Amino acid sequence: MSAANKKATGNEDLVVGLGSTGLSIARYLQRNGKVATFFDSRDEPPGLDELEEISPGAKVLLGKARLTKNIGRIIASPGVPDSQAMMKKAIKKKLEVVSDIELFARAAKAPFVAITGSNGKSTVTTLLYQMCCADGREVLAGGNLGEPALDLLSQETPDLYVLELSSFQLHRTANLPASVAVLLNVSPDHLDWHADEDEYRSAKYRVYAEAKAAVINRADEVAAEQSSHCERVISFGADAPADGHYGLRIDNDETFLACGDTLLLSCRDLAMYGVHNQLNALAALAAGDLLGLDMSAMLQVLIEFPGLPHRMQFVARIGAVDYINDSKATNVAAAVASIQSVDSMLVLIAGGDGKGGDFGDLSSAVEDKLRGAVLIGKDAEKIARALDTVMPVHFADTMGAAVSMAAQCAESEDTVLLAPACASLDQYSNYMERGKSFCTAVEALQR
Ligand code: UMA
Ligand code: ADP
Repeated sequence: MSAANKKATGNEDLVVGLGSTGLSIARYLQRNGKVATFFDSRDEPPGLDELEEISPGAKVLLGKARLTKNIGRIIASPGVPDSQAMMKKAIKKKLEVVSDIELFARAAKAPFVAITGSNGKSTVTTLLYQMCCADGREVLAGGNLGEPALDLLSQETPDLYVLELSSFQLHRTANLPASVAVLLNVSPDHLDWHADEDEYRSAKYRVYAEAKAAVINRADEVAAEQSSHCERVISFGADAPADGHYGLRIDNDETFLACGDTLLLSCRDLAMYGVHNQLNALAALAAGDLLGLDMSAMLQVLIEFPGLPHRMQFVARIGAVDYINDSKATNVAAAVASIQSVDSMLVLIAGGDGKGGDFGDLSSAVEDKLRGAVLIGKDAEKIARALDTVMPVHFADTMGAAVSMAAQCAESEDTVLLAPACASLDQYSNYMERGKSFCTAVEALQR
């Protein structure tokens, strides 16, 4: 039945956003025989045809539509902020606003792990997923990682779900009884979406609120407080760990992943690059420990997993210069971590949409390390103001031009690193497209 024909009752759902989350909500509601209205602030959202297939005749509101009286609850896509006009109207009317993750948590019939953090979420979610598989568990992974959480519920119920959660999703999730909650790190991000930094941080720490067990970063005192109610808490960090906790130990000048006094794996044998990935590996081991996974199976994953595409991905070595694609470094802390994980001098390609962030930390991290920077995108000038006192700065309109300039600037044994410290959406549809355009531009140098 078309929602348009339904009598106004004030108890219907309005699904806000017709992207991948909105469509997954449509499928979920359809499976459960529920009628909803759908809204997108664009006049012609690309999800319309797919929605018609999922929920034929469903009522759709577009553009500057009014909030109709039949609506009792909002199910909001993560990309849509509370400041969006329709969301403002709903909040003013005190309607319940939930995320797809709230619906997932209410409906899931198997335990789930919730993984969040400003950086490293996708890497740790993928590592833990692979560790569970290596241990022989039936496991499904999704959430912010790619496959929307509600779509996981249409598959056969596994032993465990592993979910990557964003601050946007957590902000609208009131009840999240995770078997294990993981918060990797918190640094400023998404300040164009959240009301302020406090709201962003609160969303991140909310991951622990109803969790049974927690993985915490030892450097984060707030995480220890927020998880103190959990039955079990395991910490990870770059320092030497106490018994039962995870960290780094140095033995004969060699750094090892360790649990308490036990050396588990030399960092040389870790397939991923950089200290930030050693921390990601430790967090995944801590979560796997809480789940009772076999240690040798987990270590084998760490030996083999090379990292996800667009994260410190080696692209080519041309004329004694390495080219590395870290397009997923979409905030300042991520870019700093990737810059610090390269030993040689660097030419940095950065820029894009800075999401209201501050680039001040970038200059202190890169001093003495950068040969120069080539800046692209909307916030290029803003980054230049932070960097041009510490190094030569150039501007480029396209990725092709940026890579050519970086190649000219680089000296023998340098690295050209794409670590934008910004979202890609001002110039690309996503960070993957940006990473691919970097790889294509590097390939063109070889011709
Ligand atoms: N929309 C509006 N009004 C707005 C903004 C958006 O109507 O003001 C509409 C858009 O027109 C569009 C829809 O909302 O039709 C898009 O929704 P969305 O932006 O929530 O995107 P989805 O396609 O649903 O993808 C989301 C996540 N995107 C964001 O959080 C921005 C995806 O994470 C996630 O993979 C997917 O759900 C499945 O869970 C991406 C992401 O960039 C990877 N995440 C951020 C990050 O990792 O930094 C948090
Ligand atoms: P997320 O899903 O949180 O964006 P990813 O695993 O996709 O995280 O990694 C994104 C980028 O963040 C990487 O390319 C790297 O630059 C940086 N990064 C990854 N792990 C960490 C970490 N533990 N600490 C700081 N930066 C990190």
